[in-house]
Amino acid sequence: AASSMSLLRASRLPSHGLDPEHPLSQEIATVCQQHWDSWGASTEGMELLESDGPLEVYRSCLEQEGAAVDPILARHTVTGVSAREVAEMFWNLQYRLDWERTLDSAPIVLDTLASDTLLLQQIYKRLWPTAQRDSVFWSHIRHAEQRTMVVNCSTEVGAPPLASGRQRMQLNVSLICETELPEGGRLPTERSQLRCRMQYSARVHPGGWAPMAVLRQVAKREYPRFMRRFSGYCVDRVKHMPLWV
Ligand code: 6CM
Repeated sequence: AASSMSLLRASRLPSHGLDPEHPLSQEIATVCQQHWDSWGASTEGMELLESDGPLEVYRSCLEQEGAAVDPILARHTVTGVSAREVAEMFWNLQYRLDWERTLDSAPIVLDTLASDTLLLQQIYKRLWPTAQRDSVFWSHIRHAEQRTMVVNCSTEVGAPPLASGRQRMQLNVSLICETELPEGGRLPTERSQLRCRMQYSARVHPGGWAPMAVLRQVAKREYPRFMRRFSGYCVDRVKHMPLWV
């Protein structure tokens, strides 16, 4: 019985990931559940930063100890890609520098916690007139039924010390994607029959001092830009790839 139990556990690893004894295991489970349950969250009372067809980007102004941590919530729907494909391109580092423009260098893999969970360090472009930022976060992907989610969330577990002159941003980000199948729920044969609904949410604390007005201005410009660039990239990248629903 013992050996069949361990076999069962081993065979579950690729989708359930982390060893339950790992110090990050509980935190990842809790944070991911919160994001998973936020699908369809209300944007009431939030400021609409951008609205362009199916693309909507909202922000609420929130300050914590004098720093702007304005939560962002964005929605978009794109044709020709599945939830799995979009989430994979957000999570898998092989695609990161193709769409991510805020980075100064390629992400550093500090640890592979499981086949679906990485511990990463990212170093960002310096935003004048503030210090350069980095971030250390676990990045987890999970799939259930029509939905795939990626969560990127800062942690101190396994984080290297801060390089001098740098500050560390704290982020809590998720991208939840849902595949919209054609009428009747049949599996599509062509990409034109497939749509992906996306919900992106971000809460970023700048870490050290940064002028609020500059941050807010950059956020207002960069989040809509990210949503367009990233979703456009996904649609384009999968065009000649076999469908993965
Ligand atoms: O979620 C996004 N990217 C993920 C993978 O990199 C990850 C990163 C989140 C960091 C979000 C905060 C960026 C703020 C950087 C300010 C300094 C750079 C300014 C350079 C201007 C070109 O979850 C997409 C993040 C989209 C941010 C707009």
